[in-house]
Amino acid sequence: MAFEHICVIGLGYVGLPTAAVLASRGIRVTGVDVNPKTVDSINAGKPHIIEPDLDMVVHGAVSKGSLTARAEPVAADAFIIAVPTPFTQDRQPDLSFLEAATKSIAPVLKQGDLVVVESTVPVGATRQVGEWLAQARGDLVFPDPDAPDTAHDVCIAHSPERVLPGRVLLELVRNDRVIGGLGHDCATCTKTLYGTVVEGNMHLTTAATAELVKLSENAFRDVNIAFANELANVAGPLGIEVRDVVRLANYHPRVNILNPGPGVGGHCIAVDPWFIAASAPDRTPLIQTARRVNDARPGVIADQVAALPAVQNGAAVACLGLSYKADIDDLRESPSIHVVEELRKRIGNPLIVVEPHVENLPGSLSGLADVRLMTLEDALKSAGAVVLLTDHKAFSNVTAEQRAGKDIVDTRGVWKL
Ligand code: SAJ
Repeated sequence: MAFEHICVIGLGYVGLPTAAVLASRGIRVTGVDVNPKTVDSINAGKPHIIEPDLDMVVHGAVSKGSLTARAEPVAADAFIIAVPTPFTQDRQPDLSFLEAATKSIAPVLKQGDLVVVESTVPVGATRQVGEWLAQARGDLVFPDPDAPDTAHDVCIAHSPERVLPGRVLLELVRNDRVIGGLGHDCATCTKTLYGTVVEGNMHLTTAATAELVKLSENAFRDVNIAFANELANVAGPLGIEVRDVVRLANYHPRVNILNPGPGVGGHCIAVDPWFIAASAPDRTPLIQTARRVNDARPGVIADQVAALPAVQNGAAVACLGLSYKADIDDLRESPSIHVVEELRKRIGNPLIVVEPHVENLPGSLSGLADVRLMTLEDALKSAGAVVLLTDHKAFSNVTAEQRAGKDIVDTRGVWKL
């Protein structure tokens, strides 16, 4: 099967790089996004997100004419859905974006098309996509996961992204992929599509298995980070440097403890474990506890900062970094933001935020008299205490002289204290 025209729905951290890389291979790609600013910026050849080399690839694909962006899907040979799947306040999966994206492609679907769900979804969501499409298009036959060998007009599969923000373009090409089809031929067809860009192995399975595989990967990481964070909670009050414990324990050939930090952020690891828990609330105590351990870390860090002598004497506190991890602009679910919020609950000192990747403070911190966004240089001049929250490269260059005389909490182990 040849894919001459692909429509990518959702041009965010996953959809845009995927669209741009497919287009860079000469395939005609139409990117679709509900945000007109995103559409305009991509059509001008400028990505709206920060990711190494993405600007070059997007610019190249747009100038060649192989990538265009628009607000509505058009007829194509394949549709890749890469929209957010957040959770609700009671930690249930929110499939409203997936539903809207699915329904938006229904009118343009035709016999022989492929629909791929790349978004991370709870188990059963790819089947649900098939049901939404079947309701909208009674004239087409969709695959039946309970009878995967029966004939259908349109293929549907789940091919979850596995790319690490900050390394997206590399990992998009190099990582293995797990592809799960609703019908037997759906995974094979999807493998052909991704074969145009993916150099890693592609492992074929059912859609439900692929859904749980993806969630398991992120839950695995969350549980392991929670272990490291719990060790930090134990070591600190005992006067032991937790990073020494982790480093020395990891000399054991079968031990590999991850790094403690201010908590776990991002739209994936902090969210996806709840999708497993939502499917089996009574059978996931470990996964749920890990989430709670990681979610409690910003409060633990805020307690440490509040106890610093300089802070108790009223000094301004410089909070370095708001994004959820180094050298990216992604603030979603960021524990660094929660540390600043928790600090405000504990102390009345002026808080100075340094985040080189944003121009304005995010909603929960903006418009507050006691929280200001400053350059690193100005913050270091004004603050008596410094808490390093995100390990941006710019912060690792802060010298011992610049830190001298200040009380420090380094949540990432960047500085030799
Ligand atoms: N973190 C720690 N300690 C560590 C490692 C990470 O505290 O030892 C924190 C980070 O600072 C960050 C959070 O965890 O706040 C998550 O960061 P991350 O770099 O581990 O992962 P993400 O969320 O950027 O990307 C993950 C990846 N999943 C896995 O590594 C299993 C990526 O491959 C997925 O594609 C992505 O989620 C996703 O989109 O699902």
